[in-house]
Amino acid sequence: MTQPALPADGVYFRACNLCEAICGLKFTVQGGRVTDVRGDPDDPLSRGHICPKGTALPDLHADPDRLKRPLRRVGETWEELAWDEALDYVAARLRAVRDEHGPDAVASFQGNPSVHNSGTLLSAGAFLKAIGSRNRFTATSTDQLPHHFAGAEMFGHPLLLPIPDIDRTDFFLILGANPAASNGSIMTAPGMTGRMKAVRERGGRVVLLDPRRTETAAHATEYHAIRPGTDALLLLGMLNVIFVEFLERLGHLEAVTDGLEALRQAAAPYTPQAVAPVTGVPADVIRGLARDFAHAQRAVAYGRIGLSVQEFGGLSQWLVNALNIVTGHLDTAGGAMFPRPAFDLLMRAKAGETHHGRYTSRVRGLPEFDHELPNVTMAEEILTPGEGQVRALVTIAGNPVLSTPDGAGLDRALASLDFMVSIDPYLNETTRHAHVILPPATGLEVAHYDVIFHHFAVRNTARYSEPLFPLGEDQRVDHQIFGGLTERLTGKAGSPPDARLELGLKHGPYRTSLDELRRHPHGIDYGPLEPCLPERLLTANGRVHLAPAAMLADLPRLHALLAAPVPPLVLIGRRDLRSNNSWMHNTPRLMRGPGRCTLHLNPADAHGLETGQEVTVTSRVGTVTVPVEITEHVMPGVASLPHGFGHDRAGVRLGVARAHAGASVNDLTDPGRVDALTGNAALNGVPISVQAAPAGALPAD
Ligand SMILES: Nc1nc2c(c(=O)[nH]1)N[C@H]1C(S)=C(S)[C@@H](COP(=O)(O)OP(=O)(O)OC[C@H]3O[C@@H](n4cnc5c(=O)[nH]c(N)nc54)[C@H](O)[C@@H]3O)O[C@H]1N2
Ligand SMILES: Nc1nc2c(c(=O)[nH]1)N[C@H]1C(S)=C(S)[C@@H](COP(=O)(O)OP(=O)(O)OC[C@H]3O[C@@H](n4cnc5c(=O)[nH]c(N)nc54)[C@H](O)[C@@H]3O)O[C@H]1N2
Ligand code: SF4
Ligand SMILES: [Mo]
Repeated sequence: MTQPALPADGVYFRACNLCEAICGLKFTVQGGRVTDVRGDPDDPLSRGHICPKGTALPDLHADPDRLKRPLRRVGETWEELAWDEALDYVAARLRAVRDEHGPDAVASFQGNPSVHNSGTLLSAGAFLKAIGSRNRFTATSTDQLPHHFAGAEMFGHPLLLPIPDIDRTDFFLILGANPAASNGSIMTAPGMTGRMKAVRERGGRVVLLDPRRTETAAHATEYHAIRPGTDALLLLGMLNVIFVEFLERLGHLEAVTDGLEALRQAAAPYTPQAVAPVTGVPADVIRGLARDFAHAQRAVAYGRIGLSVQEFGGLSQWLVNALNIVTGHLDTAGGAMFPRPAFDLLMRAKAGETHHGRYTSRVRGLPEFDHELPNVTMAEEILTPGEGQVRALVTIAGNPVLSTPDGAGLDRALASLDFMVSIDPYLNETTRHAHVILPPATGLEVAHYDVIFHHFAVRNTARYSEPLFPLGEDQRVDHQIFGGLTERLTGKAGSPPDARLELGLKHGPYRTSLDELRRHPHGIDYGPLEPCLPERLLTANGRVHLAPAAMLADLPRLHALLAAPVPPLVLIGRRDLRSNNSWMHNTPRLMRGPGRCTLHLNPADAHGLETGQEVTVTSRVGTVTVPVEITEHVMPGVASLPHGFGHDRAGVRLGVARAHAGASVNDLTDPGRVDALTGNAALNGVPISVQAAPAGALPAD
């Protein structure tokens, strides 16, 4: 392999694509190495913010475990292949399965980094279309699917997600998000702790509802513990107060909103007294929050993954939007608003389209959403014989063995596939099952424009990043890989990502171009969010739907929760500032310090267990062994374990991660627990029991 040329000494600017904050960063290069990384103070969105992961970008680039050439599995070992040979082989194997068993026999799973990488995002679609399978899975159904469901039902499109106008609000109500650790999600707002401080400094309130007193609680003006999975009841309780006390005001949306009466009726049974015992939030707190939120001039409710990955995800996200609407806080400054990105994926969207329920999964009959099926069904679709059984799998930037419920079960199912290919730069817990791994160039080596996250940003800006490091002769970028496969399957490669970007930017709201973005390496500022309703709505009648029929029909399921028995102990997740789902545990500088894969347990649930002791945690699905930390920060009856660990599986080529292996929380989560409305996995609220581990117990594989 010839060594790639090195970047010349100097200062370079590019955005970090690791998380949704898309911070602008400043890289100093000396002698072909990055010698300094810091936040770019001139980025109009991130204004100098950086987190420890951004600092670790050069480590990812230099990671000796990162793959650069295709690998084919031969028994227990791997051999390198030339790119053309690898692409020929993969296309032939996929075609053979498709020809013999039909397109649905070839499934795909697209993981989180594929939306953080414009090359992948803009070129994987044509390849998946060429396969033509209904068995398309993504990380969305273990994440934000309920947001899209609510967006489609209420505003007419899955991407019409109202975003907190954090910089102008005086009342920020947060449910089930921990931006101090996650850096914000479905709210691209780099430097969230500073933005929350600014709310406090202008006399505003930051209110947090979470089963755990999180890092974000330290930046809030008040915190209330809430029992997992009960947010929809709490929100109905708030709406009940608003209607009973005649506090509703729709403002400029009054003339374009349907369903106010139906929502009023829906909320009628849920008085604060009725929901308080189940939610664990006192009735007077619910009443006070409802009144203050309704009276506040500028307020916004924001619910994130804690509300999505539970059994009532769809209802919860609906009710967060509904609360903003009935208090006049949608589409107004300081409320929840719709961004206007320079490359606007909604430009060509048609009003009145159907986005879900057009077909269902073969085995369990769970609904499709936006041409995806719920990923909780993957293992059963692989293991259940019959017409349409999945026999081949393509994974793209995903690690479902660690990221989806009953990962251990999926792990076993993957071993039974006729063929599997992974487009991924690492040999990890999932890709070890592949017959071929095709590793794309990534990170500092690729050009990037954030197609997705500008749609969710708290300010309208645009930024294009040039590659910092040149490619090695035998490396390939994603569109070369996807284009190469598509061409072999269809005879046509599809247009390169930059051509699509150029077109989108040219026809977008600011009529810009890649050249103009290149001339502004810190990004271009298009200003704060602006009201845009009803023009931006994509519902068939052009109106906001406050009480969609699908949501109302799901209410009886929620109602049953009022009388349901409460499990003695349930499990929720946890994120740490230095983590990024499953794939950044191979970076020494992020793994320093005490182990993070620990079970947090309230003293009331400790029953003699002590911090540091190994415990076995058991659910319906499996058992893991981890150290316990006894802490008041998690409420009684709730335990918390981070996701993304469990790196000690055989054959994983992640030297540093294996030394901090931990156990996978998704060996406990249950694919049988779903939000029946949306098909999203209910990762949180899993009933568990905890015992002292027998002496000498090893972490579960
Ligand atoms: N219990 C529990 N489970 C969860 C969650 C939780 O809170 N609790 N969170 C869920 C959420 S929100 C998400 S988004 C998912 C994430 O789950 P996934 O999307 O399945 O997995 P990641 O851990 O993000 O793994 C990303 C994979 O992409 C690869 N990769 C990195 N960069 C690139 C690139 O540029 N190109 C390509 N082709 N590959 C790349 C990495 O090597 C890795 O294999 O996990 C979900 N699982
Ligand atoms: N450092 C770091 N940053 C990340 C990631 C990472 O792995 N590490 N992952 C990225 C990804 S893919 C995503 S999707 C985002 C997610 O971003 P966030 O949504 O901010 O993610 P979390 O930190 O998991 O916060 C969810 C909170 O919900 C709480 N919770 C759990 N169950 C319930 C419930 O039933 N009700 C309520 N009200 N709260 C509940 C949890 O205790 C937790 O504090 O983060 C992104 N950023
Ligand atoms: S907050 Fe997110 S985008 Fe910003 S530096 Fe950290 S990982 Fe990168
Ligand atoms: Mo996510």
